[in-house]
Amino acid sequence: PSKVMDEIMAKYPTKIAKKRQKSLVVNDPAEGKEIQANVRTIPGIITQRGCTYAGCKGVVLGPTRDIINLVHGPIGCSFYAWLTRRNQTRPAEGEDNFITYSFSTDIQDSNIVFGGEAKLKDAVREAFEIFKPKAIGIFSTCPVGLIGDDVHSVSREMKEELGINIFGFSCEGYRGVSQSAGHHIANNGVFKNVIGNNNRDRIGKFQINLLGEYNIGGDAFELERLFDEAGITLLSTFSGNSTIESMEYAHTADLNLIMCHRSINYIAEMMEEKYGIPWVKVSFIGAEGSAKALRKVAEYFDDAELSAKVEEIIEREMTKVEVVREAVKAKTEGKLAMMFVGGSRAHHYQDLFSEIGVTTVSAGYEFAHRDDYEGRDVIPSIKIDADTRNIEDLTVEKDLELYREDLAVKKEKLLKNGYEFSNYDGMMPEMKKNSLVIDDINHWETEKLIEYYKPDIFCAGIKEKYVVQKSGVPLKQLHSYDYGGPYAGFEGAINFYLEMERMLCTRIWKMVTTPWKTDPEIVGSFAINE
Ligand code: CFM
Ligand code: HCA
Repeated sequence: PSKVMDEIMAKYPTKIAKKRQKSLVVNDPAEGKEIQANVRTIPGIITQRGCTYAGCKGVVLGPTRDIINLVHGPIGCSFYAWLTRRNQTRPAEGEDNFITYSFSTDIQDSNIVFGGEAKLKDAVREAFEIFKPKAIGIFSTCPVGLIGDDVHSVSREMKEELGINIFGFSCEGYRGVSQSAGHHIANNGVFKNVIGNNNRDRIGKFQINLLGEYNIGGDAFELERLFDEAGITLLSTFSGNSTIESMEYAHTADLNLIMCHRSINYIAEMMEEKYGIPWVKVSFIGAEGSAKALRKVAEYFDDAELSAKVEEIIEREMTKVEVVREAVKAKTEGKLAMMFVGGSRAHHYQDLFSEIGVTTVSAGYEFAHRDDYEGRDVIPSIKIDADTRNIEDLTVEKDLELYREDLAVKKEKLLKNGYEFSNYDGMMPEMKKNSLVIDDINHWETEKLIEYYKPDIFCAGIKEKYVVQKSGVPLKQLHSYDYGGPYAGFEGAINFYLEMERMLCTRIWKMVTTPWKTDPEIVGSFAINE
């Protein structure tokens, strides 16, 4: 891979090459290499990334069905984020579901000149009048930050006037270098304004929250099925298939599981500091990972009946998984995959691929931080630059009344037995030596790497999909799952194996001759109808 790296760099101006080089790493797990991540994209380069508003409004808050997410901004920011992420939800009869709506203040030039706060207040009142929601979240887009509308003071005023929970987010698109800043802003807002608002009594013997699972393609439904059967009470999922109420009592859980470390580790850390709830990193992507995660929960609660039930579920599900896995693996073994997605799936999906004998030759995140690549051990050595400093880090104190001393004692005991808490090893230690790891890959690099590796499948998002397919390689969207899913848990693994069998065993994309291959100039003529 060093050869292709040199070819890629040769095209860049020297200064750019010098910067970009630090984001491309030939992996060596034994050596533990450093990668540059969470820095600004170089202007002019076609990045895969999205913006801070996307990470806050779309990713973290978007999947909760009964908060009205009101976007303060021009209509495009709402329109292009409307129902594209495939975060599903299942409201009970008569329950609110606002996910199908798109709420926006639709600001105009005159609001930019004279200010948009009055329009925002009217929009909040109108939304309240029509829908009578339990809560309203207000999200700032770029122009709102530039003209200085204060969404927080409007939120306070409207909360007072309407008597429901209303909170604002300064998540202007430009506020950070990517979606990642928006995750942090959303975590802070949810922690300050929602978690802890409802101290309800226990409803189960084993109460957990699932953090960083957004129910894309129904993933959370599959996990709910497993927890339900095991007798584990899933109090709150942040935020797939969730309600605001479930988040309000999330602090009464005994354990937090983190699926997507990048987008939600902040809430996990703050909940531990304030309420004493420990967290563990899990991945339900892949059958092996799912079994491991369930066992991890059972081990935590240390209850014979729970452990037996979990083992029973794993055995039954794995029997079904194995039949499909073996059949698919016979056809897919030895194929090569590349994946460039978000801030956790580029890692998680490598497990699913390896279960059917597919090797990941190159992978990377769009916006993850060094800890997601190299492991949380490197956190103290991460340089805090101005862009990161721009995002507020909340100072959280122990809640003297609600802090769970019992859980702290439990944690101590388990730690002594080698149980691992609060850790994530990252993607690079688990990837093969000499695989190529790239942060914030761009189109030029994508094209060169496809030429070099000739992968059997490329996993990314909608912006990459058609370019990659036209180069003869099938592309699986690991964001929206195209039209598929769920891919989490055991049923999810089966779905994914079958989807990969279908995609890896077709030659259709290789037969595509794109016009520019034979005739790079598009020539046309006008036909005028008489
Ligand atoms: Fe976490 Fe996500 Fe991801 Fe993410 Fe995303 Fe997503 Fe993703 Mo798209 S929260 S980091 S900001 S797992 S929306 S559900 S698919 S880029 S890899
Ligand atoms: C986002 C959302 C996104 C985009 C996916 C894509 C998603 O980043 O704002 O580029 O195809 O998963 O919907 O990541």
